[in-house]
Amino acid sequence: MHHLKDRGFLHPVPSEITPKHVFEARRRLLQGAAAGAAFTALPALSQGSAPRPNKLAALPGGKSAVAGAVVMDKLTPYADAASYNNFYEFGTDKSDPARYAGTLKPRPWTVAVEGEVKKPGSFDLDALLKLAPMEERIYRLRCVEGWSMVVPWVGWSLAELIKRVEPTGNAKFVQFVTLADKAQMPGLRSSVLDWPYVEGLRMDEAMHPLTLLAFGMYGEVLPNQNGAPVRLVVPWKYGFKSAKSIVKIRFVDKQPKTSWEEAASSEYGFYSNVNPKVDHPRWSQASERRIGEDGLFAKKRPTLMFNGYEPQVGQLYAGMDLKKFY
Ligand SMILES: Nc1nc2c(c(=O)[nH]1)N[C@H]1C(S)=C(S)[C@@H](COP(=O)(O)O)O[C@H]1N2
Ligand SMILES: [Mo]
Repeated sequence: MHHLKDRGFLHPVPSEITPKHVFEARRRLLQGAAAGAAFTALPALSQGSAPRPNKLAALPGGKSAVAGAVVMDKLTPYADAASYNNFYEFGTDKSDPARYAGTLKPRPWTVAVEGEVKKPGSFDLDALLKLAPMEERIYRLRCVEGWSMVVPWVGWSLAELIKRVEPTGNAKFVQFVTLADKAQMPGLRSSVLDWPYVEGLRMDEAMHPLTLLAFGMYGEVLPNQNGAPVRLVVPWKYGFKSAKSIVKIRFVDKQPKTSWEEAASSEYGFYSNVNPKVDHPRWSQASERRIGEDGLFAKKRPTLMFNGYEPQVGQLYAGMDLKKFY
C-alpha cells in the first residue's frame, strides 16, 4: 500500500515543470536560429501547422452548433499537443507517452456500456465512429498542474451515446474505465496510480452537450499518446477528468471511484471544476501557462472560472459550495 505522502510528489508543482519547458522552447528557438531562420521561426511554431512526422488517418469534423464549442484562442501547435502529455500508463514524464505509446493497439477496440441502462451492450469502434455526425470542437483544456492547451478535437457529444442506451432512473453517475493492459502499457509496472485509470461524472455533467467523446484531433484520428482510439474531453474540468483510451462506461447510482481521488483525496476531488479561487493545497490555481506559447517571453494568463465555460455550465453547480465540492 502506498501512503498519500508517498504519492504527494505526483503532479509536480508548476515551478518544477516550467523550466524544462522554457528550456525546450529556447532550444527550438536556437535550432531555428541555427537554420538561419532566427525570428521567423517563432510564428511558425505557434500556428498549429508544424509538419507532422507520422500522418494519421483523416477524421474531419463538421461545424458544431453547440454553444461554446469553438473558442477563438489560437490553436496549440499539433507538435506540442502530441508531445507534452499526461498518460501515466506510459510513464509519468511529459515526454513518455509520445515515446512509448506506440505499443498501444487502438484497433480492434470495443467499449462496453453497462449498469443502470435499458440497453447495455458492447460497441465496436467502427460502430461508434458512425453513431453520430463528427464535429470539430475547439476547446481549452487546463491541466491541474497549471498549463493549458487549445486543441481542435473531433467527436460527438457523449449525450448521443447516453440517449441511445436509455439510462434507468437509478443512473445518477457515469464511470469511465480505461484500458489497463500490461502488454501494451509499460507504465502499469509502476504503482503510481491504481489501475485501471477510472474517472466519473455526475449524470447531468455527462449529458451536457460540451462533454465530448473524442476520436480525433486536428482533423486526424487521435495519436496514441492523446488517448486513442476514444477519450473523453470535459473542457470545464481539470484535464485528469478527460479519461483516455476508454474501454467501459458504467452507469451507477452512487458517486463512483476516481483514480486521482483514490491517490490523494485531499488534493483531487470528484468534481475538479477549473476554479481560480480554489487553490490546490500545494499551489495556486489562479493562472496558467499556455503550452506552445511559453518561450522566452513567457507570460501567464489568468485562469477563468470553469475554464471560461461558465456561461454554458455554471448552472449545473448553482447553490453548491465549490470549496467543499472541489
Ligand atoms: N487513461 C488516462 N487518461 C488520462 C490521463 C492518464 O494518465 N491516463 N491523464 C489525464 C491528465 S492529468 C491530463 S492533463 C489529460 C492530458 O490530455 P492530453 O495529453 O491529450 O493533453 O489526460 C488525462 N487523461
Ligand atoms: Mo492533468
